[in-house]
Amino acid sequence: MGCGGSAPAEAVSAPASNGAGNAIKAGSAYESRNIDQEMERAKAEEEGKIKMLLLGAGESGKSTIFKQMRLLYGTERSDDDLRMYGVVARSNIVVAVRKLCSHLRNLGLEEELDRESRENEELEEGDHSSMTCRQAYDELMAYLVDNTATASAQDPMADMGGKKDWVGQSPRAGLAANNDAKQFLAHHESIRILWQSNTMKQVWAKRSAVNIIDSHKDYLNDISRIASPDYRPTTQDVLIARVRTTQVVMEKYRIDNIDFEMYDVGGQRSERRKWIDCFDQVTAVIFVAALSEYDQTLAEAKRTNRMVEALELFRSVCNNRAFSNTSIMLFLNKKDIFAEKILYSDIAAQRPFCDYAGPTKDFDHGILYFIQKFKDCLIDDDFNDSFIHVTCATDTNNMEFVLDSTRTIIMTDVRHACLYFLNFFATETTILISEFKKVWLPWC
Ligand SMILES: Nc1nc2c(ncn2[C@@H]2O[C@H](COP(=O)(O)OP(=O)(O)OP(=O)(O)O)[C@@H](O)[C@H]2O)c(=O)[nH]1
Ligand SMILES: [Mg+2]
Repeated sequence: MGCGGSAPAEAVSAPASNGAGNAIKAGSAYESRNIDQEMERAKAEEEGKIKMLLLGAGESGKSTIFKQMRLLYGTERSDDDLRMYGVVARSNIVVAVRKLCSHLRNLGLEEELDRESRENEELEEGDHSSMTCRQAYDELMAYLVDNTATASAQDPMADMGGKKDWVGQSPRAGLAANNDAKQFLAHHESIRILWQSNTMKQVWAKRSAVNIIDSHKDYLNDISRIASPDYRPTTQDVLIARVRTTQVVMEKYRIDNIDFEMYDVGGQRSERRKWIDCFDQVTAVIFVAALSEYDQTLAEAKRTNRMVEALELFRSVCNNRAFSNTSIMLFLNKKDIFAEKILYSDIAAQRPFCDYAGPTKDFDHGILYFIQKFKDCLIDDDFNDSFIHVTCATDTNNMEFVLDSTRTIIMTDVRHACLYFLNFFATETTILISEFKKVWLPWC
């Protein structure tokens, strides 16, 4: 199957084997019947299992939904896991700061930063703990962006008052992330000061051009906590941590006596050739697209609009023969960021969406417009609104509701598929799955 990866969230026992001590006697009819029965049972188990695939472009939120599944139905994370996410969180901050500082310079806002620093000093406002926002910026540019610093950075441990850092280093996070996490500890005070400046607020408002992960604002608002030696990532920190998926990962769950296999794949273009490895016997596909990315371009192809890419990908998934008998759910994700972004970034101002005729700054009209765009990708009209959810993958309450109703739809769909085939053989007409879909309530 080509699945790499993570430890299963819940240990689901493999079909019982004959056991090491039970050597099978050749020619024994009894043993042979046992094996047959065992194989039948394993086959029935395999057939009863629900296989769900998360598909979508990079950064749409697939792995975040995968994490929510574990949170809702799986086991708790180990300390080792949390340490890895601690390193990832710190390195995510450094990645964001590099982009923000470079963007500040490209936007020609350095003078603005100078002026803000002078004004703060004159008015005795701002954060006077150690440096001005301009000094903080210069330090970050020298150490994190341009690498022009000659003096070595302050020892990160000196700041911790001799206390051991709980997160420390995590080999699982990789070398680059560990190095960035170290940089974070050395420069967290400058990051905090620069982040609080008004100039940085202007840069943040123009972040679409440099693909910054919006949810990392929560990290930036909480620098001191994350820099503390006692820092232990919270559930929310884990949810917003960004690690690009580079292999197919599968986790198993047993929910209400039904076995689920959930697959997460990498969504960036270079990762998609691996998808085919898990296209066999899929019960349901959850296609994830980020609503908020209508004004952004791909990380891997700077000229391609992310929403256009998601629509094309959705079209090819829906019309793929491998999924002709598969339920496809559409999760229009990142509704929280969409709600915020719609207030200052006009949909119609984006070239691919210049046909948007609804009012500006209008969440509902914006969402209905994009739903229609996704529906337009389908060859036939066999896609009911109940299969579309507008989601916020970082919100556990929202995901609990969405994943629960998705599970119900899939399970009912499976039952009806069985019913259909039973009745087909009895030459009776029964409800078609496509018809059945139509009775579900609209999306929420
Ligand atoms: N605010 C907000 N952030 C989200 C939401 N969904 C995902 N994110 C964040 O977006 C970033 C990317 O999400 P991932 O789940 O890693 O995206 P992915 O689809 O797995 O990306 P690939 O692995 O590259 O395919 C993460 O930092 C998430 O925390 C959402 O609904 N709201
Ligand atoms: Mg991922």
